[in-house]
Amino acid sequence: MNELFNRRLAAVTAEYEDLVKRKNEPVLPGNGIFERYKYPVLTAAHAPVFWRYDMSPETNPYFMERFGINGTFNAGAIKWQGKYLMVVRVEGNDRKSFFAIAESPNGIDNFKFWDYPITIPETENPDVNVYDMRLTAHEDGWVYGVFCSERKDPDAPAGDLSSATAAAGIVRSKDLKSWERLPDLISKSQQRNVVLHPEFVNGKYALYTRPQDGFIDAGSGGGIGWALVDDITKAEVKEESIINSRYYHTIKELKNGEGPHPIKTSKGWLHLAHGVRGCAAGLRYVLYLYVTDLENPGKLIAEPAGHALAPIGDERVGDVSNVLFTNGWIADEDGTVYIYYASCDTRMHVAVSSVDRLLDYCFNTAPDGYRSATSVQTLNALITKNLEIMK
Ligand code: M1P
Repeated sequence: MNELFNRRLAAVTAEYEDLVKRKNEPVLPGNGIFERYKYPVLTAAHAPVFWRYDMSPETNPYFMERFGINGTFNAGAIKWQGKYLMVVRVEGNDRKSFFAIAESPNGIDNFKFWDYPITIPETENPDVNVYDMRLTAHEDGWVYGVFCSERKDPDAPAGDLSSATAAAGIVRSKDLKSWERLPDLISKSQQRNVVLHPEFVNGKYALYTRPQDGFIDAGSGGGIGWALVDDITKAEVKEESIINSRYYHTIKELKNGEGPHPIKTSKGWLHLAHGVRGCAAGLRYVLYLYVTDLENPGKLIAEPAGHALAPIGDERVGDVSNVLFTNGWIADEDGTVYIYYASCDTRMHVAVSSVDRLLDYCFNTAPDGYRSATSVQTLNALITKNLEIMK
């Protein structure tokens, strides 16, 4: 009998069981727009023990980790057969990401991974890294996953082992277990943060895009794009218009990207996105909302100034600090919205709101006036109104 093995197995298993059974609690009173939750909904420690350890005392007498998990983040989300599912970007200690599904009965806690990660078929030009899948249950009957496929830049000079290219990989499934790989999106530019709109538009598939000059820099890519595609099995961006622009001295001056696909509401398509600016600490990623026209999802009709969610407290620290990123949310039948967001390319959180509250936020929060003076005007109007009420 190997006492060390047994002791460690029991301790590691108990730690895992405690974690996946832990109840989550809202952090109140919050800001009225949404409620954050106390505990991250997924961390590297949520990876099943049987992923991380060889559970045989013969081949693993010290009960040591054989497959290290570095992070669980940037998850797509979908409600599926009454359960709340995230398709999580799981990153191993080897820096490679892959996708795995975690399931919860209520959307806020008790997320557990399915036994196996998703096996994504490769194309003739294999992906080196895959990440950040956006899920879309399309009206054509398939569930699509659009993700970033990263490969070494074939034009990188000798000795440059960092330059990469980003393209949109596309898979689809009917059961979320077996996935069909379609050809990567053809586009003149590199693409990341590509999202499939859930409905046909003028009889075509519609994509939110993010044209970018290089792997990191959006460069001349003006923001979140919109493109119609004839055939999703040979998807090609022929024409692309920018529907949500980057702008000087805003939270999205450097880059932005669509989050999950927008939610259809009576007042328009409700969008969640990330914006990036540079500062002395590096890049700062925050989340913001905007609304586009119901009939013309490419037409912006409301956008509050600034961020809705920015990293706070423990969310600020991780592998890539000062980052919130989102590519998944679930709108329930009763209008509750579960916003799944990652902090610092490390872990997943949830914030809960409702369609009504998020629309109220979008339509009744002042837009950016782009100058300090306009911000003061907005604040003065609120103060004057409130002082009158408080008399
Ligand atoms: O590290 C922060 C994020 O950086 C990228 O996002 P973007 O393309 O907008 O710069 C992505 O690699 C994303 O996965 C990552 O979270």
